[in-house]
Amino acid sequence: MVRAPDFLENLTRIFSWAQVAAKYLNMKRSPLGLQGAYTRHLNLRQPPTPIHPPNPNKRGLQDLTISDLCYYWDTKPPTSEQLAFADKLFVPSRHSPLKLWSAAKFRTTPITSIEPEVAFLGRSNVGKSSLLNAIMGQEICWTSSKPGRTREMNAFGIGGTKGGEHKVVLLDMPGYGKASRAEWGMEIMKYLQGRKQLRRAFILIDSEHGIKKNDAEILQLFRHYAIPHQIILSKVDKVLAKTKKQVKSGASAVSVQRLQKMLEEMRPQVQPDVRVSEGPGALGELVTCSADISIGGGQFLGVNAVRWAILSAAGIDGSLQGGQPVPKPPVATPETP
Ligand SMILES: Nc1nc2c(ncn2[C@@H]2O[C@H](COP(=O)(O)OP(=O)(O)O)[C@@H](O)[C@H]2O)c(=O)[nH]1
Ligand SMILES: [Mg+2]
Repeated sequence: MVRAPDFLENLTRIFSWAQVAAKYLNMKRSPLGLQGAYTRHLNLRQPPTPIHPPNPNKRGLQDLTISDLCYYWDTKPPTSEQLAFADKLFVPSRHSPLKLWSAAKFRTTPITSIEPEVAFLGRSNVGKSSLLNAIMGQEICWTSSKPGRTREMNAFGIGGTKGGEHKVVLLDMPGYGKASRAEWGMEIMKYLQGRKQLRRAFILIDSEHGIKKNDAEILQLFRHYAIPHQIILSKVDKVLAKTKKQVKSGASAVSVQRLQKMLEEMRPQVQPDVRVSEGPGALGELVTCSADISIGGGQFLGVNAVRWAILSAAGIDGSLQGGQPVPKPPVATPETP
């Protein structure tokens, strides 16, 4: 009779033999033959060689700086502390972001709210809703590849606490151009001109296509009615590289230079000479971003600069006062003799 330990030993041998046989058969079937398969087997133990070795002429997207992606001529570029402050304020929590209201007509917008508002405008499909999702760190706005799907003004509160008011309210607006309707334009203009809570309107321009005729007309309207506005260039991934795969492997110095040149050329279009223009132009800063390119840590390319621009517009500056108004020093009363 076979003793139990011997039985186990045999069983192990049989199984290891079967494994070796299977491996041998695989080697024979391998197009590389026995020798090649053996080498491949050894290679599996080596660290895998990268399929795409890092390109020395490219920089990782997470290494692109504010001055690579943006152009500030009237304002100071945010410091890394200010960018970190902005990112922190937008971290999702139980009370932020919060969908506050939707309104198809200006007269149905809530009038009693006191929080500062910023509105996102642009042609249909320019990437407004996608950018707002990237800013808020949550898929809260409806995005679509079909134009004209956002039909109402949708308001989202940021930085709120339980029972407390929000620090800033972001508005996703219906787009203009393809599949838009004249009545939406009327309501949006009423909002832009009449809304006391509005601090700044952000106009998105598709960086692949630049300023189109209807963008230029909108910019002219903003100047005419002196509505504070700023330009954001969306879909910058398309300027940095031809395909998504290429842009994910980094940005070349040439593509960054191309972007900078484009921003410089756009400056007189968004801020024409005051002597010839019909009113005040856009704020002197151009920020670019991509809601399609994640750079790790839940961040999207250039979105931190957009967050900072929102907070600056709302007067939340990240100083020691935590965005609250700086208390005025007591007024010295003249001493009576
Ligand atoms: N390549 C690229 N595509 C984007 C980006 N942002 C949005 N899109 C695409 O553009 C289309 C329209 O986006 P959406 O946010 O709905 O635009 P909206 O109409 O302006 O709100 C969708 O198919 C998005 O996936 C971006 O940064 N890069
Ligand atoms: Mg939309």
